Amino acid sequence: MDMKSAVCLDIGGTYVKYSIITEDGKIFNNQKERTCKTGREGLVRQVMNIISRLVELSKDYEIKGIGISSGGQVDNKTGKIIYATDNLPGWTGVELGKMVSEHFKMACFVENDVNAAALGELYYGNGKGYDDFVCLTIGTGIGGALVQNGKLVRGAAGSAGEIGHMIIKAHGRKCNCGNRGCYEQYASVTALKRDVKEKLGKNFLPYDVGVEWLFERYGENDKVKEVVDRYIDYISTGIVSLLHVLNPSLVIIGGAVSASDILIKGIEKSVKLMAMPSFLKRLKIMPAYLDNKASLYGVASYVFEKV
Ligand code: BMX
Ligand code: ZN
Repeated sequence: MDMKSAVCLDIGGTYVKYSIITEDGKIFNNQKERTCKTGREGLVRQVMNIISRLVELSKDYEIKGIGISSGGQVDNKTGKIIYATDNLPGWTGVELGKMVSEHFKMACFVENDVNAAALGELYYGNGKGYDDFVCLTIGTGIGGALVQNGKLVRGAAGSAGEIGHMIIKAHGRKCNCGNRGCYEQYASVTALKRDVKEKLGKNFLPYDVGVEWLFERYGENDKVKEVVDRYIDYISTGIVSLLHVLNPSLVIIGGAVSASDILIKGIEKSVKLMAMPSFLKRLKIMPAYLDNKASLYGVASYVFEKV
C-alpha cells in the first residue's frame, strides 16, 4: 500500500505509451495505443482517459504524481506545450500540466519526450556516469536532448534540442514544422519508409512489419543495401554536425531502429569517416538502454525527485 508510484505517459507522433512506475524502478501495466490525431480535443480526451484508468489501477499504491512526456517544445515549469509540429495536430498552446493537475488533484510534470528520455538514460540507463551527452530518438520524427555538466540544456525559451529540425539540406524536402530540408525529413523512420516506397516499390515493406525487417535483409538485396546505406549516411550527417558543435563523449540513439546492429555499426563507421579526429577521441555511440521506456522512466524520475 505504501509503495510510492508515478502515473507515466509518453505522447509520441504514432503511439501514446503509458505505465505505472514505482519508486524502486518497477514498471507495471506498460501499454500503448495509437495517438489520436484528430486534433486537440481528441488527444486531450485520450490522455485524460488513460490517466483515469491508470489512477484506478494504482489504488494499491501511493501515487506521488503524474509525469507526461510529449513531442513538441514544452515549458516544463508550467506544463504548457509551447509549440508542436503537425505530428501532434492542435497540440500547440495546450496547458497540459494545469489541465491534468486540476482535474486529478495531483502534481503533474510535463517534459519534451526526448528530454525525458535523456533523463531516463542519465538516471537509470546508458547515460549513467556521463556528464556530456546527446540523445536522439529516431521515430515518427527525430527528437533530441542535450545534456551538459549533468544537466539538460534548455535554451532561452526552453526549446533547445529540437535536432529533428536542424536543416541538413537547403531547399530540401518540406517539413511539417513549415521549413524545408529538416533532418527528420531524411533520417526519421517516416522518411525511411517513404524512401523504401520510392526506391523499392509501394508494397515492398509488408504492412505488418517495422523497418527493422529491412535491416535484416541488408546483406541479401543490393537495392535494400543502397537505401539503407543512404539512410545511415543521413543519420550520420546530423550526428557529425552535433559532434562538431557540442563535442560530447556519448551519443545515445533511441527508437525501435536502435536495436539493429547493422544500423548502429553503419552509423559508427560513417561518423568516423566524416568527423574530425579530435571529436572521435572520447566518443561512444550506444543504443538507448531503456529502449522505448526511457521517456517513461524520465518523467517518473521527475515525479519522485520533485514532489
Ligand atoms: C518532432 C517534434 C519533437 C519531438 C520529435 C520526436 C513535435 C510534435 N514533435 O521533431 O518535439 O521530440 O518529433 O517525436 O513538435 P516522435 O513523435 O518521433 O516520438
Ligand atoms: Zn522541420
